[in-house]
Amino acid sequence: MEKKLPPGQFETESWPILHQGDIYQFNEETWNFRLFGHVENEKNLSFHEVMSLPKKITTVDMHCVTTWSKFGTTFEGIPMREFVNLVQLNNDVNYVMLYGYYNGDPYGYCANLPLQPLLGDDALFVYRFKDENHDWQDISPKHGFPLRFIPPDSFYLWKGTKWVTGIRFMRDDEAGFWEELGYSMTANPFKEERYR
Ligand SMILES: Nc1nc2c(c(=O)[nH]1)N[C@H]1C(S)=C(S)[C@@H](COP(=O)(O)O)O[C@H]1N2
Ligand SMILES: [Mo]
Repeated sequence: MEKKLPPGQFETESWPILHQGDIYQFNEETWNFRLFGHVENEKNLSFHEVMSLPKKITTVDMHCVTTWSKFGTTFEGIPMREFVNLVQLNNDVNYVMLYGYYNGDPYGYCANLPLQPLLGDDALFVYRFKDENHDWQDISPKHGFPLRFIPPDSFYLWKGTKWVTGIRFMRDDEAGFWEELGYSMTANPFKEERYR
């Protein structure tokens, strides 16, 4: 596969760990995944219901705004479009906010993204990946167990919410956790959109 290093990035073989706050401890009893916002029918899915959705395997490059890029990690997960298929979107939904745990608050972290670029096979909510020996490993608690988002490589990795808890469907773009603090709304590594 051809390697494309975005400007200002360097390649790493390791998979660094980056987040704010505590590492979420999974509890299947209390875990749930919420589909809400501009939809006709809000949904609350149990872990079992989420894991029963169709799965895909994809290999993607990860680009962190702190300048490391990790090429070609293979993930298995549930495509964003499978969640979109469960709701009836109101007219003019063009953005999503992806929520995740931050210090015990299930909606404390969030990242905004345009919906259209997330409808392919390279936008998965992942639960396992292939390690350097090509063996499947569960995503570790530090990397977002039981479920985290991995964005297409046209977005910096902060858009990849770990310990995900839901998707809010939005008409207009809104700033998420890092975007509020001055990071880019669009976050394309190839255009080096780090800040706004
Ligand atoms: N819930 C949550 N998700 C998060 C973060 C966070 O602080 N909390 N940090 C983001 C940032 S800035 C990055 S670079 C990636 C890092 O993912 P990794 O630790 O698996 O490499 O997770 C993103 N997802
Ligand atoms: Mo990051």
